Amino acid sequence: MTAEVLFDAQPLLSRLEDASLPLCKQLDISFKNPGKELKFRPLEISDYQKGYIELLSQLTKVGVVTEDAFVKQFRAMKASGVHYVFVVEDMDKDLIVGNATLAVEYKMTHSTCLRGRIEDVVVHNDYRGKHLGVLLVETLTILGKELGCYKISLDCTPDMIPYYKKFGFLEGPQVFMCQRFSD
Ligand code: 16G
Repeated sequence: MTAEVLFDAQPLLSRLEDASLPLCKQLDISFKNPGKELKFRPLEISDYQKGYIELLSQLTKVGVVTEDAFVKQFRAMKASGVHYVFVVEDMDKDLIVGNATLAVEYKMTHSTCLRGRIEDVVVHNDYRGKHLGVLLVETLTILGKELGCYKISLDCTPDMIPYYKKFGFLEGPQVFMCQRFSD
């Protein structure tokens, strides 16, 4: 049985050349070769069973996510066509060990444009030091550029600023403001 995927990654990833991913190249890691027993791929509906929610809980509060709720949200993301959620799976353990999302927004400004956001970057605590964060962030950033985004942004805590600067992110003249309506 083939797994239900969020989107078809092949035509997207085939647009990326090694030369456009300098940090990955330097670290000898790529979406084709993410590491021993590891696979870089789009989110699949069966990832709920592979520790996906537990992984996200290492980034932030996830609350209660039943499988039904996961499937409903997966289908909504799929229908939107603008959520590129990539994961890294440990094929040996059937475990999702890395995640990042490129979300693309359509705007009327800049002669009608696309704007990207990198969201929910998380690498499993037991898989640190394998450069999976670099793989996810650099690949999704360059993918956003290839898709035609005029800019890509992300939110992060102040301690993560030096990390994201490595990929070319800068603290802009604008600040991030936020109003929370629920926890
Ligand atoms: C980080 C994430 C952001 C996520 C937030 C969760 C990156 C680059 N940034 O800022 O995407 O939404 O954490 O915080 O991955 P919250 O659950 O408190 O909103």
